[in-house]
Amino acid sequence: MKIRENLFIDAVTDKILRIHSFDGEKSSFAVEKPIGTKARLREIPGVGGAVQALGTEYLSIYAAEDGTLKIYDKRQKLLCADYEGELEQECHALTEEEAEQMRQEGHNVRSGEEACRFQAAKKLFGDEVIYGLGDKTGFLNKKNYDYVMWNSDNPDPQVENPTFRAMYKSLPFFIVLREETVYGIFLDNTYQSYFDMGFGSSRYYSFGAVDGELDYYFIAGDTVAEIIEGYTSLTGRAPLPQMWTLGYHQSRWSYTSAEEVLAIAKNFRMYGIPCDAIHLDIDYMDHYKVFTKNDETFPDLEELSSDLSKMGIKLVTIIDPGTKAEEGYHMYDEGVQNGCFAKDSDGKIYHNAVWPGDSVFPDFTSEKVREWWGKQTELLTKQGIRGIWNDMNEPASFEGPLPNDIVFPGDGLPRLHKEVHNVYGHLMAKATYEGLKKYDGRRPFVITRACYSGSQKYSTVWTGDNQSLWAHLQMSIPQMLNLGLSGMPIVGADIGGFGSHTTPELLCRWIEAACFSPLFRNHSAKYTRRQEPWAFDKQTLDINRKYIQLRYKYLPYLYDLCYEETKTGLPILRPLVMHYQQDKNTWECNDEFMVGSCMLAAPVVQQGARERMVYLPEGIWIDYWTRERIMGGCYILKEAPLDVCPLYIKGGSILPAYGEMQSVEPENIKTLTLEYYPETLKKTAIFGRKPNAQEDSCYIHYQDNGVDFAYEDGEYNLYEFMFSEKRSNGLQVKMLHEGFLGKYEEITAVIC
Ligand code: MIG
Repeated sequence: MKIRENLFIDAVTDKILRIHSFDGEKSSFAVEKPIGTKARLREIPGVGGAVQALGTEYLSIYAAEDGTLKIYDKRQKLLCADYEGELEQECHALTEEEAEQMRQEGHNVRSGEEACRFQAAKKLFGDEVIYGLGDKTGFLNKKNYDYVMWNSDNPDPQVENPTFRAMYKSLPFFIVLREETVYGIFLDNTYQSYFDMGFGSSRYYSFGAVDGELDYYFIAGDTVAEIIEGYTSLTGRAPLPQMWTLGYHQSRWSYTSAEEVLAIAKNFRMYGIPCDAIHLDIDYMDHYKVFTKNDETFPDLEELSSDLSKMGIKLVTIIDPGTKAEEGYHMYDEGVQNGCFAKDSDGKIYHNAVWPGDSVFPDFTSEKVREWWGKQTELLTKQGIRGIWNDMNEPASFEGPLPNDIVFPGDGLPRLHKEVHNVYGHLMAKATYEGLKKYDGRRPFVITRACYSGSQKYSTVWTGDNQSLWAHLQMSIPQMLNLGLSGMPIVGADIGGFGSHTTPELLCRWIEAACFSPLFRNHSAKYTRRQEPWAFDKQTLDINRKYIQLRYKYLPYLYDLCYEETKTGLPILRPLVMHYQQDKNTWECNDEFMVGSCMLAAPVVQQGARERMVYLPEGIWIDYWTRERIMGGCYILKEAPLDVCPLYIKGGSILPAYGEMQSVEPENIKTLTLEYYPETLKKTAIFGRKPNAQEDSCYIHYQDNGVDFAYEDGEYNLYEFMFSEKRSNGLQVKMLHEGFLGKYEEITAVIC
């Protein structure tokens, strides 16, 4: 609906508005399914000053003469108001001369940023916290910082903003929470965009982009969770992963020969440490040529994968976009022949340098190119490769950044680099996903470094090149949580740290903190100290084994959370605020998180610490290690020797668990254990007030073959488990759906 010149509002649903500057349709890289409009905007009685008043069942929108908007919810609570004053000048602006002088000493001084083509500014009330924005460094709360969406490979040690305003990913979505209101905004614009969350002024926050159109979604709801559901209803949800991908992955830049890979695999088995995958970094290739292998160091990949698979271990290979410009190399020849590469403004194929040296860049905006690229995955899967890890797809380049005017020809719809940059990784992940799906048939396992909103449909992500620093262990928690709040549920950070040298203690605390991160991979850089679980002493080995085993024990819980995510978009790792929004103590909790709704982890992330403060929200919590019942709503001091990661189970929870295993073989899983954590145990002392009598506990469990898409045809089982203290007849099992033949032969219950 037209509000004024260059301002249109559509109601996508009663709670989701699309606010845009163009008339008619516009395609999106993120919102791929036609969204239509399920709700109607109707005129409502106006209020003072508003020239137009519109409403849905849930929202009222008042537009003033100058086009500023105020949005209220159905309780007539003001959710969001355009800022009405003049925007302030950046107070820290330097003259070019001053800036140059500071740069001489090596200071990172901002200047020369392209002005925004449009900007929207919203009033800050002062009491809000802001979440989301993807993988940005720093803390959960993004307020008071400013960010740039421009996918960047910056190998410097990541520090909190303002030095690191751009990261690898562009997820231009954020959530604004206040005491009684919450909403989200998704700016669907792929050009370089800016998010000033109260950095330039405490009176407003603003967002804008250097080009393209104003096009954002306003998402309302009652809870943070509902906002994420809304956002992922637009941009999509991560499909179910293969179950083994939730196991432990070992990586290094690089394992450089088949023998070395086999030796690593054998060590896992010798030390009795579960492991499902080993990753091959760039050195497995022939001169870094993608979709080739080094015939000397990896003479027979097929044999290697088959030897590994006897040990239950799968191979994942890295694939970068930069394609070596070398005649006689099939990717280059075919690509040149079929016009698959980006061009410079004169129409010649554009060259830059990456690992293979002189390189060219596939045009993933073209469906034809994506199909071609996807087909190449068959070269790998035929040799037994089970997953593809996409790196350097910001795209990174060694000879300066790709100029803005590089042309991606598309399929007759050419676009400039400045529009494509932030979706380059997204489209590469899509090509990889679709290729694997078509040519392998199993649920594709893709990891990508760069992405855009909607990439969750195609790929998992990791947080890129962190370092073996305690600060990076600490930061990995809010980073992963904000990714989850931005619709990206299957995330991980390099365990032990990628760059720089880890220590035994850091590795121990990292494996503890990462124990439940959906992507569970230890990875390290060349020239850094080795950091496989056995790289240090026996204690470090034992702690690694203990937490990797704990991970495998709760695989069915993680898998259930993945299933839940496909229905709701809710992440696996959740900030406490997602379940305890009324409790302000949770709003900026950066060093604890929930795993689903039943488990709270409070890892130790300080060097030398052997105890820590833990905040437990209201309710009864059961200390996982001691089974002590603790009344929440307070901070407690928890002793945490090096081998203890404080973990708490919400009273009344039911958790599904598997028995010990060395790797995930769904077909061999015949029994399921249900752990029931009643709020009271007769003989256990309760600290604090005695809780009310327990309600029935209920848990929904999902089961399928863990591998392919048969579940889409109904081949899955859905169980409902119930425990009742009052009726004291123990466990009840109800089948909500029965379609998978591999039903458990035995389900045992334990009271914890
Ligand atoms: O510029 O492939 O983030 O995980 O090991 C380094 C080598 C390129 C960056 C990735 C890292 C990977 C490394 N890559």
